[in-house]
Amino acid sequence: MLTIHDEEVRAIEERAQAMRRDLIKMLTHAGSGHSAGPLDLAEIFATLYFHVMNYKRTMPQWKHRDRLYLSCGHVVPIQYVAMAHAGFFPKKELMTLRRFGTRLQGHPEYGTLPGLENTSGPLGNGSSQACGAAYALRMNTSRSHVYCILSDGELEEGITWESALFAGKEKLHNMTWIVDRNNIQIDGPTEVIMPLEGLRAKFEAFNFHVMEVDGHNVREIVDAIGQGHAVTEKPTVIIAHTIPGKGVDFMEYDYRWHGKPPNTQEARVALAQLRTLNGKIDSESL
Ligand SMILES: Cc1ncc(C[n+]2csc(CCOP(=O)(O)OP(=O)(O)O)c2C)c(N)n1
Ligand SMILES: [Mg+2]
Repeated sequence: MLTIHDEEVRAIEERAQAMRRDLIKMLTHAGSGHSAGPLDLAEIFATLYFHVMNYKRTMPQWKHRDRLYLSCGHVVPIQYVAMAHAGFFPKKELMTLRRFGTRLQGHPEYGTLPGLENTSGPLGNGSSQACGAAYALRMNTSRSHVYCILSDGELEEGITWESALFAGKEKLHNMTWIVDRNNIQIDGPTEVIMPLEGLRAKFEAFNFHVMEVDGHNVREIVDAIGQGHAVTEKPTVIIAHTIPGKGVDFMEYDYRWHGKPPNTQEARVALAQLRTLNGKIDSESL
């Protein structure tokens, strides 16, 4: 059973906000990259890395670790930030995002950075990779859990539903998908480009155990993941309702921030808004 105390919730909220600040700095420094999705996934990544997942940062290949598969590879900057905060590599390396030859490319590449489980970028593929891992781990009677982060836009990829067919058929109860339901994709709102609703009923029809949470509410995320662990006959999907660009008012709900970084002036405004929870402004320079 997964539980969490109020102080731990507070610490993860603070962590998520600090992660957003680092994200803004690295995107601005890189001069390219995605803002909206990574900002809205801060609580989810902070909760996974700082409360839920079992791993050893000094032994990234530890056999009994939980696995995190990132399917929507373009949001990887927030995963890099979470990993740096968790001690997988020095925080100063975050500023090498998207530089030629570095370990922090714009989309994750397996084998370059210890702790990354998969290569992604072509949308949809991570869900099938996660299914393969969950299937293999179960064959080995492993107790490790597989998490997969998907975006809502990538649910338009056929491969996602092929993976879902397989997961439902094989009753992969050792796997939890978390869908970033932020309602935007690259060039507009999902419900205009390619409607996904009723999403819950679709996943239920594929034999998933479905839950919906506020993706910025740490306690709801933890409770849903814990409930998913207790399900024995189905894979779990958590539809996490999020606000794209969360925390920066001129980015929130605006799909045009899908794949654009802030410039220096915009970053200053963003950092002033992304205060610590007790109201302090981050004085670190860009
Ligand atoms: C197979 C494939 N088709 C197209 C793209 C280009 N692409 C990258 S992100 C994206 C938008 C997908 O929507 P979503 O992931 O929900 O965007 P976000 O919420 O992060 O803004 C697209 C079309 C891709 N990476 N892979
Ligand atoms: Mg989206």
